Amino acid sequence: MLDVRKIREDFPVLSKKVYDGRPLIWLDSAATSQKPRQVIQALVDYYEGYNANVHRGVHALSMESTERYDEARAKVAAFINADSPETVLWTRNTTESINLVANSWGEDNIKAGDDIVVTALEHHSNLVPWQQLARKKDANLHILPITEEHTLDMDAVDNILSPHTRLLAMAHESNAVGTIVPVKELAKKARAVGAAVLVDGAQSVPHMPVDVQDMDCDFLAFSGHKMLGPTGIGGLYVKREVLERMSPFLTGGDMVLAVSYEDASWNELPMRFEAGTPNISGVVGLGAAVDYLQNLGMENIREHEIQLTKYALDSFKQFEEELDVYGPKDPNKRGAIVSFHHPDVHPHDLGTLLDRRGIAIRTGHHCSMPMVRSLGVPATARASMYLYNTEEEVDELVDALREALRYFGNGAG
Ligand code: 7TS
Repeated sequence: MLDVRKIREDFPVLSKKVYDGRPLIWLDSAATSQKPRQVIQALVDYYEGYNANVHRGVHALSMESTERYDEARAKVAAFINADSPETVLWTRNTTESINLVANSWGEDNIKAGDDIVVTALEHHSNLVPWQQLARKKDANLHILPITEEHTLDMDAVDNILSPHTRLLAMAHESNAVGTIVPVKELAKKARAVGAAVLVDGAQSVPHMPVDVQDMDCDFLAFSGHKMLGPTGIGGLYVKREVLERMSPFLTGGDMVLAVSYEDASWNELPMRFEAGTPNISGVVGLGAAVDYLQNLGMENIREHEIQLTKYALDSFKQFEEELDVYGPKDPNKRGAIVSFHHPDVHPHDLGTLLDRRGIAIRTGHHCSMPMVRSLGVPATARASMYLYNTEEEVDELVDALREALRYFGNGAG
């Protein structure tokens, strides 16, 4: 089990007081996580101690920054069980990772009449790039439907996947309702029809053990800022044999081997996909975040979140008459995301009242507009938890919700 009290001491912002001295209750980790002192210090150490561009200089600082930069790639590769560091590319975030795949692999491998399949749960980042590519290539985009419990309708999968399917791109965990998708089982089905597999790990990599070899995916996209790391750094794992055949996405400095006025040849992996000066401090910070997560153990983090989700879902039962709570009932089948809606109270109004009590939740369509619309509502309120959240914070949320609903119930809304 996690020692959450001790963990909280590592996160300076968690002792912040908001409004009239109320402690901050951060229930918006699906949007971005808070950062531990160890990550913040890694950024300070970089800028104070060895700030220099990587893969360039023969001087001491450049060698030091290059060493730390490469070390972080090895840590992240081991974290997701990639077979070698070269198969992990740095990007800005999940969105850029998926766009890289669409613009490089997609450009070369999708042709007219091909099928691209995504799920009905997708964040816009794993939907819009495929809409664009399908339009450009005259390919077809198919959507795997979901059940009433917002899990994937596995019966429909076999009807939708076909020998025409070139790619199955799916979120590992829905950011809107928390559903965990059985990616390993789906990857197997996709492989059986000869399709490539992309997993959007934005909400899974920070919260549970993720093993690219076990899932047998071709691509895994993730964001550093949701896993205790800095903003502006993300990753893309690509299976080696796929990566070796991919064309560069961005071109320019650092990704080339030799350049003449007429032509250029490409650098080795992974540099071939990393044009320009990278986010060096971000990479070093993400390395520190991965150390922090590994020290706690991803199994322990997942276990903590299952317990917390169970506690939250049980607590929310008192609102059975008033609130719709989305996603699977079984905490083992979902992440620590509780999305809900009151038929007569706009989520933004709920969010604003909770904010006055120091509770940060997200309200809206969570960049998953088609998914949220399919619930029959324009927006939901969403509490998303992480390794630093406690049952006492869930109690505070429930208490504040009770108060807010009383307020609106009295006609004040
Ligand atoms: N995919 C999923 C499943 C996500 O939850 C998000 C971000 C992204 C992709 C995009 O990540 P980015 O780092 O490139 O922005 N989700 C959210 C959210 O739920 N609230 O704010 C961002």
